[in-house]
Amino acid sequence: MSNRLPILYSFRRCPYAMRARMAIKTAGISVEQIEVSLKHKPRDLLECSPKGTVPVLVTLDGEVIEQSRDIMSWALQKSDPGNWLLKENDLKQQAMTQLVDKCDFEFKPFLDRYKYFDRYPEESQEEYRSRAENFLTELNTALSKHAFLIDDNMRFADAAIFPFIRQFAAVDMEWFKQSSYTHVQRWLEVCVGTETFLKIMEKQRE
Ligand SMILES: N[C@@H](CCC(=O)N[C@@H](CS)C(=O)NCC(=O)O)C(=O)O
Repeated sequence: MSNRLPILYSFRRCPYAMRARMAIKTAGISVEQIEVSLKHKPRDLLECSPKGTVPVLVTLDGEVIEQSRDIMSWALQKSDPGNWLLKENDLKQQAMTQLVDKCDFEFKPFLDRYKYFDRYPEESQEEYRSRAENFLTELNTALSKHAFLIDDNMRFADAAIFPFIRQFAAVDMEWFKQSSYTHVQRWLEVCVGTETFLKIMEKQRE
């Protein structure tokens, strides 16, 4: 019998990798995690995924999954004990997809500009933050209605989004804490305090 495991190429501070690892952990799937340096990407990684971003998962069948959301879905299709995929609810699934799309394609570019404002001198850091805040406002409204983004339980959307809000908060924690996004603050604290998140972060220090 083979002892091989799927391989996950990861990078410890990467929010995309965190969301993938959250789903893999919650599904109870064991993987061989290879921590990569983004400056010196291993040849194995570039051979199977020339685009050179992480996370990348190589399954036991040799399938290469190159997008963090697809890795989450792959893991949760195998086992979804907390019903993160909301399989029986098409409407909520659509809401999740829309929210994660907004995170990845609208919020994330402004998060990068807010965090690395010196690389984007066209606008001020405050301007980038205020554009990113559109997404926080939307999350705050959703979180004023239920404990998590879609309902009262952690779902795919929460796990996919909170690592980015964590990164946003960390740019200027003082500002974030005094901001009016009180529901987002509470939700973020809950997400980073989950056993799943604590476990994946703990593992990184091994
Ligand atoms: N759309 C990809 C984005 C992944 C991504 O951009 N990862 C960053 C690290 S957080 C990366 O690998 N960047 C490549 C580099 O910096 O060379 C996904 O969802 O997995």
